[in-house]
Amino acid sequence: MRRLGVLLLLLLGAPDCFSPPVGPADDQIGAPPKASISGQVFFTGQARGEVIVLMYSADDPPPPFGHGSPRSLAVVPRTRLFPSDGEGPFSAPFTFNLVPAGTYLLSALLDRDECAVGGVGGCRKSDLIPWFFATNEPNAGDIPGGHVDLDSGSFLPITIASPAGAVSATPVEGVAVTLDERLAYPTDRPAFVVRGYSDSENLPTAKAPGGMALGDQMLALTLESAPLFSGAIDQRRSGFLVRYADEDHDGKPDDSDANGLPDLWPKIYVQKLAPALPEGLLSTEPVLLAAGLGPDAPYAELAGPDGAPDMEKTVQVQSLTLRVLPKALDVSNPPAVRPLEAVPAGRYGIIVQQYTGQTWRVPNESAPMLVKASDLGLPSIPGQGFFIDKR
Ligand SMILES: [Ca+2]
Ligand SMILES: [Ca+2]
Ligand SMILES: [Ca+2]
Repeated sequence: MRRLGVLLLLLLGAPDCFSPPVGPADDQIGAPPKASISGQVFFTGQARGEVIVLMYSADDPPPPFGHGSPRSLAVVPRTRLFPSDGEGPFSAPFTFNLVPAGTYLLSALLDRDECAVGGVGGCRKSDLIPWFFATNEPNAGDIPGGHVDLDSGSFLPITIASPAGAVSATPVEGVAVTLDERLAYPTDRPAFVVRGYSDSENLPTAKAPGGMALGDQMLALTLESAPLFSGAIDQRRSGFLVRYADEDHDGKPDDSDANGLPDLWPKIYVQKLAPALPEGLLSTEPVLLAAGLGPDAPYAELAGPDGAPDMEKTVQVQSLTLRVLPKALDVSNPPAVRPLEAVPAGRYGIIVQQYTGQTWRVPNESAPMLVKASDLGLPSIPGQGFFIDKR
């Protein structure tokens, strides 16, 4: 499933998410030549929903290959892609206009509309809203895709060429974007709350709500899977999918943090937040705290019949214990992560990334404090404003 990549992850170095992804701008004098990328979306299967095609710079690819955010998106409405019942095959056109000369990757998502195929009793419609962390990723049943090599699953780059001296660039036509129903996401995003934390009453008036204090000792936090279903946020089928991590593909569990414990999915990051309140709760800085799962993670359940690690096994659990150490890392240059002498004072949020690429983070836009302050239109959900506070 990961081979097709996953979408819209706004992880390390994510931009301020109050700002929508930057789309192609109007022509300007002196701007690079521009042209269109166009093609067809192809799908065969029973699912229905609108398809979102996302354009990334090849220099800044989406997860799992990088941490890029989309440069632009195109939406193919459900009624256009699916004019009839049955399994298809179906196809419909898409176009990105005014794309600057350069090399791009296209990923795609069928944002499933269960109600369109006779779903009853709380069926979920297409629900992805690209502008918010809390709504900008696929959930259960959504289907990934892209302009990919169908054998390897790798993205195929698309280049808008601009011959030397030319004032215009050459359009690229006939790009095939395919979606594969067999790769549908098995669960919702790993939405969670931290046990024992409440930010429902302590809303900011003159002062901000407090976080959970980090002192000189390790902090052990219980992350509890929290099915969320309120307003535009629908993560009713959440849960943590736990399995061994094998990023170097050697068939054995990794130990990238050299702590003697095999690394597991989900990956959990505790990242510094920008200082300003409340909008800084959504912006991150390149500082992480040393954090991870401990020996009480479900290792026993991930063993095969012979007791050895079963690399193919995935178990779903409802809670995980996250250990946060009073040690900070400068991650501004990812190839050379550098320990800091002291933990910088400020607020830190938690990002959980599942092996499917789906993430959840607190704080997010449903934090009561943000909802009250900024009227983003998302529901206020107690616990979603959690942060760790280092004084
Ligand atoms: Ca969806
Ligand atoms: Ca490995
Ligand atoms: Ca480890």
